[in-house]
Amino acid sequence: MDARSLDEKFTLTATLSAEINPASPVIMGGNYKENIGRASRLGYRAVELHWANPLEIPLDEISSICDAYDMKISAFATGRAYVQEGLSLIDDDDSVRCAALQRLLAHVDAASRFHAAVIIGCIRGNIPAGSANATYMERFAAAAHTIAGYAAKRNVSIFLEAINRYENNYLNTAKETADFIRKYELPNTKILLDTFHMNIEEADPPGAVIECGDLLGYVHVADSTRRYAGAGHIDFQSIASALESIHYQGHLSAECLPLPDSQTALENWIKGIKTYFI
Ligand code: LER
Ligand code: MN
Repeated sequence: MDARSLDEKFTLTATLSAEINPASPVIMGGNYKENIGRASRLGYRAVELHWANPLEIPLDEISSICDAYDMKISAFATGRAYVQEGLSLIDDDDSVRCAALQRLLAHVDAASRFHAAVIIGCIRGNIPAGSANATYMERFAAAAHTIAGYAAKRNVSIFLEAINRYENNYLNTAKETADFIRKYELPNTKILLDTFHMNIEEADPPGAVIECGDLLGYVHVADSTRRYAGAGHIDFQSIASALESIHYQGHLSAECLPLPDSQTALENWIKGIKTYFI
């Protein structure tokens, strides 16, 4: 398969935040014109935004640069609201929980301007040690219902991400995430699979993709080292075949560390995708 048909099949996407941080899996930071232009020339067709607060994103600037390069905004990632500000959708403190919910709704409002999606990952928070899981799962389900319903009215899709146990202590696998969406009948909600988390949690990564089937909505691609595809030991060919078998044709997003530097990571991530996703 050539680069053109790869392009027809997937939307190759580059993650973007306000500044680059070698410890954070976002491939581009700041210098929006330079970064978005570079990503476009390399073959990326969309950007995924990583900000704690959507009101702090220079959206007019980013969207006009995207328009100039024929790039789309694919999704608003929301985990930084938890990591940087401690906002959790299941917090025992009502005011924290409420602030997390309001933050997610603000992300939906921002996404609706661009027909983009909103990702629910780390912001679902962690269940306190020794607590009954069911109480917190119910709490999260109620919040997820509210967010997904609000988003549906604004044509914004929600992607619920399966995240490894060291960052979130529930919904770690594709099956757990699929079962959760089905059990609580979450409207307008699909699964986000991240190959880095899958490498930690899934006994059978291609099987996990197939388990999602048409519930799979979005894919983050990083290697076992959380660097670009090819900088670790993940068997991407088997994951690519599984994606093909479920007819997945959505985003493949470079949510990986900007190492050894952003430019090299952008170039090598695309090379890895062209090598493995054929
Ligand atoms: C979010 O997409 C994610 O994968 C988290 O691990 C970010 O820390
Ligand atoms: Mn991810």
